[in-house]
Amino acid sequence: MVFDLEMIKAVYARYPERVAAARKLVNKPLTLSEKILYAHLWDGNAAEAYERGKSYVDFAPDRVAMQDATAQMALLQFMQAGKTKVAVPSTAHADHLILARLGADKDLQDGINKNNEVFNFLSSVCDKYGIGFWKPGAGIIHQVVLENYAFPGGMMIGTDSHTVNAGGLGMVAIGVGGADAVDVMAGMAWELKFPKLIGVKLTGKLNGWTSAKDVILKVAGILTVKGGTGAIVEYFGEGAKSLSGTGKGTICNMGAEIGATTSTFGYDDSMRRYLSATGRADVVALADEVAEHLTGDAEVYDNPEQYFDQVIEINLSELTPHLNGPYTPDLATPVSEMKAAATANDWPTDIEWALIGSCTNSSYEDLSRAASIVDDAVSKGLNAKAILGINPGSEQVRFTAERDGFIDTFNKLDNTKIFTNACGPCIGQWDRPGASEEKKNSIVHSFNRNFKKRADGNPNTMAFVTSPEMVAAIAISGKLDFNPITDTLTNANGEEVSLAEPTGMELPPNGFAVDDNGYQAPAEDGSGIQVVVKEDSKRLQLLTPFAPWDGENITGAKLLIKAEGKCTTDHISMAGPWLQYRGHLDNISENCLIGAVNSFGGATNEVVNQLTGAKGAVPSTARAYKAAGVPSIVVGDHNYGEGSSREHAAMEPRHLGVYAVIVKSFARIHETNLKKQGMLGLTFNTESDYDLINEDDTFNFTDLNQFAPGKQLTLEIVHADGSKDNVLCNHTYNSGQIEWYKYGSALNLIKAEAAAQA
Ligand code: MIC
Ligand code: SF4
Repeated sequence: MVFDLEMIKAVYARYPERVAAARKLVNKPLTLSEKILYAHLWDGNAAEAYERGKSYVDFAPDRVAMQDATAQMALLQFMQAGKTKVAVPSTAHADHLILARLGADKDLQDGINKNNEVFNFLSSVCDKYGIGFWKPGAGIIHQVVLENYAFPGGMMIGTDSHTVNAGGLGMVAIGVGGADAVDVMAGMAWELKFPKLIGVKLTGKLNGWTSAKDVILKVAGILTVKGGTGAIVEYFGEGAKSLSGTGKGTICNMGAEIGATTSTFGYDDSMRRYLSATGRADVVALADEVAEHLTGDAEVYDNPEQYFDQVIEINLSELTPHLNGPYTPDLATPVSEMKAAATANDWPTDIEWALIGSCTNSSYEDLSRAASIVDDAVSKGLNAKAILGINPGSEQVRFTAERDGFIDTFNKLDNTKIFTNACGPCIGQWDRPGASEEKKNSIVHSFNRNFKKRADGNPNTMAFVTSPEMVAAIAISGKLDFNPITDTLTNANGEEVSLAEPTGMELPPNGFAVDDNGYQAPAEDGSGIQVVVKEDSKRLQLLTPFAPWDGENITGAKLLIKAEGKCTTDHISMAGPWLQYRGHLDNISENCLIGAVNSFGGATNEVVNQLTGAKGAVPSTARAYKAAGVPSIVVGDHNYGEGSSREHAAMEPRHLGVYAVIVKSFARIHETNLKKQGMLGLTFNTESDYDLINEDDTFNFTDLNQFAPGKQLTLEIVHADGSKDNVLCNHTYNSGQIEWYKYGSALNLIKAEAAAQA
């Protein structure tokens, strides 16, 4: 069955006219990204040419996806919006809450028992409001979206930063906070600053040990974790066409790791093959009718420098396998240089665990390539030195891989663990034996993120990101610095053998199969369905609206924390064990900023309460200020809020009485999340003003009462000795966003508007 075919038809029917209108105004050949953006304007045909990186534009996305860890908050907000049904096709996916421990079946059942209340809540909200629900075990959101919903030229948003994965099928798919999803599900426009465009020209063809993953590992090394900020990365060239659909998905997926708004590829044969193999020949037929609009114009790809803001060229024929890490996904080391790098940096080289999975690399092709390595190794008398853990991306992938013998192949190794079709270790849902001893060690995985503590909670675990086939090879060798291209291994008979290059299958030769894909369709009429949130629940809490702004300046604020260095959403609102509180704002606020490094003293989760002089945890100190009626602020470094889309990272400080977050620079999604939740998100006009801030300062916003688009705000810093500094802060609020601030949150504004209409 093809989901929402009528919607896709309608999108394609609009394409020719919309692209023609844009072409006239932009007045030059168009990139694919521009075509998709202009084809999805809220107001219909383009009336002006937008300025990249400047214009705020209202869009009309075609669909919304949410995963369980963010859907709870998104849907708790949606329940307040006063609507009876979602306005666009939407889905929720139960994938983040299942702990990897013993193996698939046992873990899934445990996960269901433990999270029953949340799953029931999601299932009933979805049923009520017309949202498709993918039950626990159905698979990871982005793999399920790619298999069922993504379509070339479409636009979607999702409450997860890796929503961008759907770019692999030629979408503009963007990760957002739950409040943005609420806008779209409530039938309103969705706003985005018109992105800049980075073109990546791929020439040549992958070969040997190199895979699609290495393209993005390389790009991350070039652009760094901030390099894609505010931009869509568009891949093109012969090399792009030679990549599989899911390989393109992998590349787009990790675009999140360079801060890119999204990444995409033009419609081509690999997409046709993937769509057909996943039962969507009807979509191919429709897309073919407008195929010229579903890729960039030839002139653009012939002279990319004239049309993109930045162009990168990568020759796939020369690309070699990479390992990125530890602690950051942009520290790229070619496999051939790993021996030297590991020695120089004192990275442990013994590997105990090697993990394949996550939305980045859990497709049929990924499993087939990794299985080919295992098959070859076993046939040469090798076994694995490390434990190989695998989370298939979806039940369809798992079922088909099992039918085709890959699961049996993996199980030929003594130490294989097949976990649930879910996020698992990728998001810290992993009961790794011994992790609490905090031993220094390295792991390798095919995931996308490798921030400190992410997979197993141990700050001394160094995680390296690589391709599934490299993970398999490293699992067998047990060595981080094993180079399968040049190194040999000693087998059970004492012979030196080398591993053969991976071979894989882009798609299952006998087609995909699945028994029960885990989908639950919503009720036709949900009006009678009751959504239950128990008063005394520890997991779910109905939301109390945030207070509106009183129109006054904020004065007498204290510093909650000045965070130093990397402060990702994992530092602001940790995942792992905290995922259980994602639907309960007060309870999850107990993790607020507990991972951030205090620039005074370098400790985590230890700050001084300026009212008492006592040291305490960040959340309790914030609560103490709030109880005393004293506003607080947070100060941060570069790319603050990098990583996830979780709006908890904005809602928690807001809930705890923080009024403003002032940083050197923000990650896009987090900045928007702050705005949506009625917070002040500001950047230092002069970066070094960060250094002026002392632990015991008091802060006054002296001209907030004149808050206006494009007008800087002044922060008066009163030092303990009475001396003062005035620093200028920049902001990117437009007039609509200032309204959110005035109302206390974007949701408050939606509610007020709905009430006015009623
Ligand atoms: C992640 O990979 O960090 C997550 C968990 O999928 C998040 C969403 C979340 O925090 O729930 C993301 O990337 O947006
Ligand atoms: Fe799940 Fe990991 Fe993908 Fe996030 S990055 S959606 S946690 S698999």
